[in-house]
Order: sequence, then structure tokens, then C-alpha cells
Amino acid sequence: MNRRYIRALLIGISVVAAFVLMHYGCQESKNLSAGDEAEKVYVAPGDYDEFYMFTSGGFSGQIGVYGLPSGRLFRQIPVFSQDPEKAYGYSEESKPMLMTSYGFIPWDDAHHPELSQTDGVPDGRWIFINANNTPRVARVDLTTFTTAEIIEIPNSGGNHGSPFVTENNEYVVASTRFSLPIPNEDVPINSFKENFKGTLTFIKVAPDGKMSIAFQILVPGFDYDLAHAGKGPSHGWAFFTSYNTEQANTLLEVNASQNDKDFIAAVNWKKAEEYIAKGNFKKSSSTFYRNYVDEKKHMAFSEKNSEVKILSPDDCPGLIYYLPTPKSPHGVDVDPTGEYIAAGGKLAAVIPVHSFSKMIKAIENKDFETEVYGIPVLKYESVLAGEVENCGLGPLHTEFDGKGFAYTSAFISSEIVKWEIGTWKVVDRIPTYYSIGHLSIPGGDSKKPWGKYVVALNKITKDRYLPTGPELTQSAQLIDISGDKMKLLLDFPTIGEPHYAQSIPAEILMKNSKKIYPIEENEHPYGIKAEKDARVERNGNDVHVYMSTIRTHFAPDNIEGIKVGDNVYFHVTNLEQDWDIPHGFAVKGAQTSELLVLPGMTETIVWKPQQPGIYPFYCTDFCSALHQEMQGYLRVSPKNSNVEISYRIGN
Ligand code: RUQ
Ligand code: CUA
Repeated sequence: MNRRYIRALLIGISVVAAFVLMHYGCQESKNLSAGDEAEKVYVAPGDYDEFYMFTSGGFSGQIGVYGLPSGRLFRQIPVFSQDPEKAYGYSEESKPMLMTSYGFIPWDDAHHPELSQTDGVPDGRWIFINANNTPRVARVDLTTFTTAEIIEIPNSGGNHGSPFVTENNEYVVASTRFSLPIPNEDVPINSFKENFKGTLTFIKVAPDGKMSIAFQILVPGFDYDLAHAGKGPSHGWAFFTSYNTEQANTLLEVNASQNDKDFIAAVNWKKAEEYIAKGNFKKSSSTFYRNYVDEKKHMAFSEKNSEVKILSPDDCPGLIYYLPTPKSPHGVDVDPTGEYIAAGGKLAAVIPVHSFSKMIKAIENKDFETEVYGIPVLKYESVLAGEVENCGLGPLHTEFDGKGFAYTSAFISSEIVKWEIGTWKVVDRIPTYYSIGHLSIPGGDSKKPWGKYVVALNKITKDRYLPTGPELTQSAQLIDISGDKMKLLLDFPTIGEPHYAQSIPAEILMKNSKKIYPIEENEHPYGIKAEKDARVERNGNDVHVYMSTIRTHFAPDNIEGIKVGDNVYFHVTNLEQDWDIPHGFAVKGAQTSELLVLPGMTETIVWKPQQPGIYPFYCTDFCSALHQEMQGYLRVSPKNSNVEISYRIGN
């Protein structure tokens, strides 16, 4: 035998072996689709060792998924920003997710992930997150780790105090950071005091997750910063911090720091429901979008809405009260019992903790200090449970361990301060590196925290990591809180600026994680169920390619008859029904991203060939030993050519 023959034989054997391995070796994973289980409620108090942590990507607009305690990054979920890796915001199917009343918006700034809850405990169905810049709230489905819905918030200047949920996701609340004329109009900026208003928005969440704007409350023109809903006895109320009660419209760093106390707005949303039922609202015509994914069609749709109900405190006595709170408060956090409301006053020397029961008594006794724009201001002393002294400089956010302790981040003194609920005494403190913003305990804003760890989410890392040019990484730090003393366990970098993060026991999500999309349920109008249906159709200048992928070829893989000036739609269906076998699709010169098509899914990109010639396409995701063989050719002819559409696979 000559050498060339032996080589050919060896290659032949290895190709056959690879083929057998690919087609049989990987078939063992079960075609589990846990979607039908997702309706069940997993309330899971108790002890857990492993958690998923969801971080806001900050100015990346996405959500990061990390393991705890490992600190390893598993995934980035695209939410408000285009993501070429997953074709999010590039594929024809996903583009509608980023539609707003301002048109298609490819980016946003995301701050607060918030897990859905059942009976006040994270249930693992969804995670919500806010878009700060063009006000929106997204709902991410935790069976697929993909964004399922985005609703725009009308009459909002910037959606920062959002999206915090009530005990059973009756509402997701949202407050506007910037006040604006409502409805928005062309007025002099220095007419701020007369013309600018804030809004507090209540988004209704249906049992299947569908969001709608239930109502908005028109409030004085302050800056509204953060929020939290009540729980237990305070269920039915929601709390919103405000600053700039001075109503400055320039140089806020000085002008908005004059008042000794600003306010926490306590809103009785059950009362709001009564007023809505009685028709005590005004309708405002405001355009806003709701975008949602149809999981069977594998497509997003945009729905335009044009009206919201607005409640005005003047017409709705008992709807809203102010709790005076020192000084420019940022976070507002409700303890697991629902009785205590802690505020982080950026410029305050103490952490004021309000008592819900005292607040109710003060309301009954009309213990008011004054009124502001018709809203009663309760007396500080009448609602205060206690002040935590020696709490560090620049206290921002507080989370709870469920064992009677609270943990507050102090931005300026870069530390976490642990204090005891009831005695209001600081019992421990630990430095963070550096400039901690939020902090997060698994379940730490819920009724039943899994209080094993606290994660510090730091804005600045200086000397902690290798330099990476002018911008250094942001980071998180994992701290053990199972004993009396906090112990630093790990530093790990994060993507984007992590504002808030939330964690949930891994077990709760793992059992619901979806593995494939069943191909028989694929209702995409351009999807195909089998390779034999693959085809190319011309319709005027539009060419529709109904393409399939399976290890390891495209069908068809040779296409001719495309002309310059055509719009070529590649509708790629992945026929695989195995877990974790996506195929990618990319065409030379396409002015868009690749596609990453998951098993059982159909996705589309449009390609507009500019010049005649031959154009290769290929699979971008290394899917088997013959991944490099997964390719094809397109022939593009001049505009006036008479080459007819033809396509094939094999000879
Ligand atoms: S914020 S660092 Cu955007 Cu939540 Cu407090
Ligand atoms: Cu399919 Cu690589």
C-alpha cells in the first residue's frame, strides 16, 4: 500500500468514527422541556450551598449570571442592548424587543435585577430589571434565561427606582429619577417648580407574567431614587425615596443638598386600587410600547399602547404620606418581618429606621408636621423606630440575613456595616475594595433570606486587579456572614458596572431549566420541520431561504440565482433536538450579526448583496468534529442577469 492510500484510509476511518460519535454518542441527553413545570411555585426556605447570582450589567444594559460561591461567570443575558453573539436585536425575530415610542433603541443602562416572588420569597420564575435611560422594565424568563417581555414606562424621565415587586408580583413598582412636565412639553427649564412633576408607576403582572401599566401616581417634582414594596403587615404599601425636595434644576450637588430631611413616600396601593375602581383617575394619552416573545413562533412582537390612568394625591386622600428622612436618601429597604423600613441617607450620619406600625398609628392620629403639595408629612419622631449610629459614611443600601441582622453598604468609607434590628447597634464591620454601591444577600430583600453570604458590589477596584488600560474592571466581593464576624472569601470581576444583584438557590432554577425547543411545536411562519422542506423562493426582489441545520450541514448549501439588489432572508431552523447543540450562521459581507440558532428554533437575518460573486456562509458555533465542514456557497449575479433561483445539497 502506498502512503497516500494509507493516509486516505486513516482519514476515512476517523471521519466515520467522528460521524458515529456525533450522531449516536451525543443522543443520550433527554429531551426534557420543563416549561410545563414552571407554573408550580417553589418556595424554598432552608439551607442551600449553591446559588445563581444575577447582576445588573449597568451601562452594558444586560444581566450577568454568576455562580455563588464560585464567582464564575456563566452567561450574559441580553436585555436592553443588542448582542451580536446571540443575534439579540439583530435577528428579525428579536428586533421588536428593542422598540420604543422613540423608535428602535439599541442600548440602555440597567440597574436593579429583582426576582419574582411568591408569598414574599423568590420563586425562580422570572427576574425583572429596569432600563434607566429610556424608561422600561424587562421580564426575563428563568426557564430559558432569555428576555421574554419589555414594557416602556410613559411619563417617566428616567426609570431608576425600579423594578421592585410586591409579595406575589401583584405589581412591579417604578419611580422616575428625573421630574418632567407631564405630559412632556416645551417649557423653560427654570419653570421647574411650576411645571415639573414626578410619577410613581405600578405595573401589573398577570399570572402568566404579562405586564401592563395599571396606574401612575402624579407626585411633586422631586427626584425619586429607589423603592421597595412592603411585606407581611406592610403588604399593600410601597415606599419610594426622594431627594432634591429643594426642586433644583441646576448644580444639584449643592442645590439639592440644602434640606435637612427629604422624604420617603409611603404609598397605599390597595387604596389606589379602590380609587381606580371608583373611577377617581384621569386618563393621559401617552404612547408606550410593550414587546413580548411568542415562544412557539420564536418571534417578538411590539404592541403600541396609548393611554394610562393617572391618580392625583389631591383627589385621593389617604393614598400617600411622607416620612421625613435625613438626608438625600438613596436606598429604602424593608426588613423580612415587614415592620422596619431602613433608609440610606447618602449625606446622613445615621441610618434612620422607620416603623410601619408607628406609621399607621401616626396616620390614624393625624400626627402631621405639615403638608407638601397637599401630601401629609408625618412627624419624624412619631414614625421612627431607631437610628443606627456609627454606621459608616455614605450609607446607601441595606439587606437582611433573616436572623435579626441588617447589613448596610457605606460608599464613602468603603465598608459593610452589620447592625442588629431592635437595638440599632453596630455589631461588626468589614472593609470593601472600594466604594461599594449595592450589596446583596441571597433573598436579602425578601421575607426569608438565605443568609449565608453577602456580596459587595464595588464601583472602584484600583490596585486589586491587573491594569487593563485607562479603565479598570469593576468587581464583586464574596463575604461569609454565617458567623458573628464577616469574613472575606473572594474577589471576582464583573461585567459592566454592577449596581444591584440578586441570588437564588441553584436547585430552584436547575430543575426548571429548559433544554430544547420541541421542533414539533415550532410555529414560526418561515420555519421547517424537516430537511426535505428546505427550499428557496423568490418573490420579486425578496428571496426567502428556508434553511435547515443539523450536524453537520446546512440544507441547501449551494444557492444560485440571487441578484444584486435582492433582499435575501435566511430563515434558519435548527433541527437538532439535543441539549446544547446550537448552530451558528454567518454570511460574508452581511451588515448584521451572526445567528445563533438553538435546538428547535428558527431565526432570520436579512442580507443585501452589493456585488456579484461567490459568497461563502458557515456555522459559527463549534458543534462537532465536522464543524469546519459546515459551510456552503451563494452565487450572486448582476441585477439584470437571468440566472434562475436554484439550490441543492449533495449532487
Ligand atoms: S443605585 S449604588 Cu442605580 Cu441602585 Cu444605588
Ligand atoms: Cu454547526 Cu458548527
